[in-house]
Amino acid sequence: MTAYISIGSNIGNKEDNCKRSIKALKELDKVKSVKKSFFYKTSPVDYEDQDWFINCAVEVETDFSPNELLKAIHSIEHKMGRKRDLRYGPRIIDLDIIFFDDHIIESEDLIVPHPRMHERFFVLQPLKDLNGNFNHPVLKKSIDQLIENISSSEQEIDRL
Ligand code: PH2
Ligand code: MG
Ligand code: MG
Repeated sequence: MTAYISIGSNIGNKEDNCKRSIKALKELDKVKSVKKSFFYKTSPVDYEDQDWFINCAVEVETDFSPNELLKAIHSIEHKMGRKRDLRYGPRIIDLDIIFFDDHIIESEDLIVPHPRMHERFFVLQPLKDLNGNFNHPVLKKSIDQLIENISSSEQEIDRL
């Protein structure tokens, strides 16, 4: 299966935190390959009174089920020192499953595709680096088309 994971950090050495989380993903036995996007410096959205973020995304080939992947991601976040934190607030590392193949999942712990991804330029641009043709299974639009539909003007993102 191919999964897309969005990665973000806005505490400490943000770029290094993102890189360490990618290394940890590569070390998982049921993760077969990891391709990474460019890295971006992005302005905070939803809760704006916090430091800027580094964001990127990865495409992983995996034998994990969606729930196993979620558990593995939570374990990486925990090992990297993530605390229970404010919703949308500052975090040392955040790994969000955006897509899991073309699966549509709406369980209590996991909603895929990620419900706010299509409004977030800091999620869409790294996904475009990986695969602009990927089709959103609910909205039935490609990443490239979703980017055309949002006004990027208020969301600053700069490639590192
Ligand atoms: N994550 C959030 C809330 N706001 N803003 C940016 N720029 N990047 C993020 O990763 C981010 C955010 C909650 O997870
Ligand atoms: Mg998030
Ligand atoms: Mg998260």
